[in-house]
Amino acid sequence: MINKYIFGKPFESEAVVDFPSDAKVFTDNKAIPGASVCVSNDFKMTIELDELDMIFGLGESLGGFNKRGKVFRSWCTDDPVHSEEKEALYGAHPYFIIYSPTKKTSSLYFIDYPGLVTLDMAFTFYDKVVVTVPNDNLNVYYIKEDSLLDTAKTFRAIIGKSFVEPFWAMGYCQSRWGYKSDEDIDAIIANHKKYSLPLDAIFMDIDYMESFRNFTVNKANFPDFKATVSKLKALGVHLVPIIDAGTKDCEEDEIDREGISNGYYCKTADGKVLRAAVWPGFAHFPDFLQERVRKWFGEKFKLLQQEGIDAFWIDMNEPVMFYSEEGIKAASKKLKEYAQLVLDDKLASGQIVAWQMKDAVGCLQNSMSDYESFFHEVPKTVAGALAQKEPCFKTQSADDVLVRHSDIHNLYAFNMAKAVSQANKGIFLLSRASYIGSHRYTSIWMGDNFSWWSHIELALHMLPSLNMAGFIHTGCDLGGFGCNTSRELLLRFLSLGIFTPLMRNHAACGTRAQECYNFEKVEDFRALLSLRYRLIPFLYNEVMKASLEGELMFTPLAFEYGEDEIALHCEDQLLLGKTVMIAPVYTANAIGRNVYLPQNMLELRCSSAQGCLSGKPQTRLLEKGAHFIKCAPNEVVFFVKEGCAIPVVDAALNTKELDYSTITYWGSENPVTPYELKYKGE
Ligand code: MIG
Repeated sequence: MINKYIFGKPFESEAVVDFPSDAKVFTDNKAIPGASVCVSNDFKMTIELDELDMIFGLGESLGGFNKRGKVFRSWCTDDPVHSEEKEALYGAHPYFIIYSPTKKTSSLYFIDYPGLVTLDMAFTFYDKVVVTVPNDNLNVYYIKEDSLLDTAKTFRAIIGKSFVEPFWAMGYCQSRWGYKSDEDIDAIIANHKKYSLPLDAIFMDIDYMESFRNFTVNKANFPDFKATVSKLKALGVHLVPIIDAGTKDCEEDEIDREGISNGYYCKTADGKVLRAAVWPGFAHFPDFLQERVRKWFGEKFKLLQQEGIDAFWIDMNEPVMFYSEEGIKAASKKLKEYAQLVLDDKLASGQIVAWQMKDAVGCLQNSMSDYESFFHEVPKTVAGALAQKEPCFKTQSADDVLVRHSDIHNLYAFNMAKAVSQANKGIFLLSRASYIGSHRYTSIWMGDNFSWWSHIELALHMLPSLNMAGFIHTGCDLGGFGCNTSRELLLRFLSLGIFTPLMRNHAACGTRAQECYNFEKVEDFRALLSLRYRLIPFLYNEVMKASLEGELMFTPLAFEYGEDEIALHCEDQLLLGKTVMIAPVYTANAIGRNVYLPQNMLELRCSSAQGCLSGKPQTRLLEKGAHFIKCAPNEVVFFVKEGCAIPVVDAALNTKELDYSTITYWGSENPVTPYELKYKGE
């Protein structure tokens, strides 16, 4: 069952694209099942929970599989410190499923509002979900099916099919903020060759550009970029350059001047082009909500495609603003005032002013007043009641109206990805920020995690909630982005990464070198990466089924073994498709971990000697129940359901070399249901 509840005149976000014609639509009707709704300039929905009710969903967010007991904000945010108490990450995915284990009911709520939505998941009141929106124009979707899985699948059905990455995107990707020249790229290639480490892509972070200007390549560091790209392509390695949302404010930059003269950029209330700083210093922000701007910006990617590039990642598209002109002026005024107070000795406590001074600078980035200060030009038919009643400047088209950025913040990255994807069919695309529906245009990664043990578990937690929102091709920065990784931590990160569609090692500048070949016993890394390639036909098939047929690739055990109380509450294992279960190690110095088997399963133990590079893993049947499973950092242990088997091919150093004619099966000797390999990569 799907119901849609329209309140006021919502902005048409395009999150939902396949709403069934026979589903029910209610207008200004507050009778959403299970909820009590209050509308008066703003919107408030309260849902009473039973003691044992569980909450799944919320896409890219912190917390466990079960989100009960936390507050979340749907608001695309660049906050690189993903500590437990944070409420918002880069993606804004305001949907959740309430599951009652006693009544066996699953109810999904999707609050389709492109500005701020606060989702208090039984935090303030232990038995209440409270959703608040500071506006009364929005759509709420309510879905109820017989099971958790069916409820999630119906949601997937209305938000459309997922963007499909090229096959090579299943290969190992090496990235680091700091690669800046031919020499850097050559060194990665040479080391991967030297140690027989597979490789399919190298990501180029902002340092490949000329003064951080989009669509430029630094000539001194890449004298013949076209030759670089084609040399790598011959080796089967794709270069993936980054493009940021903000475009450098620069007289000599033709693209920027084009943007100015055609009125492609967001403007502030005085009708002037918004200036705010990101990596290149002051930058302008394309108004991706306009179709003509999407076209213009999307076409610019062809400049790099002419050099042979066929893959991009787009970043800073929340959008991040380090500071605006207004912001920096106000902050420096405040700092002067505080400093004067200190110098005049007018303070009781020195500490307080130190904090205030820090705050005055700290709150410059991603400030709400900056987001409130600029506007988008949007068709009247789309804007609904979010249109400015008294426009502060004239729109360029008479059919358009002005909409304040803060009211539609979460659609900025959505429309940037749409721009790139629609103008460049068949490319690889990875975005940082997203909204519901972005999965039709792009893959996403999980943003700037840390080299923390808990961030292996966090990535595990996000996989199913992202899958429910249509993001199948995803993964975290393996090894951790911020701070220094250790050999053991990287091995354990990679052991999860073997199973995530995006397998990318990425690190921030200034951190310890994190490429596999920088650590002792490189052969252990070789074993793990090789195992990944052996599993690619299986993984790719699962990715395609999930992307095109609306299946989930990863599900918590609760989705399949809800009758089993232990499985229902299992927070650190995942089912992968209908055959496999993974249980990665995510603690330091561990010799293994406790694993709960919700049914009889085969344990597949892969090591350099058995399975990773060639041959079969050590395999044994384990009975339903709790087990301590030993697993050294250079081993990968995973589980196949009794009676099932999965396809595996010979190891390869590149996806181009994967040979489907070498398929063998791991798992049960005589599977009850043979594995169907429906989608083969090429
Ligand atoms: O402000 O381009 O998430 O992957 O390495 C940081 C530099 C900007 C954030 C991305 C990260 C990337 C980094 N970027």
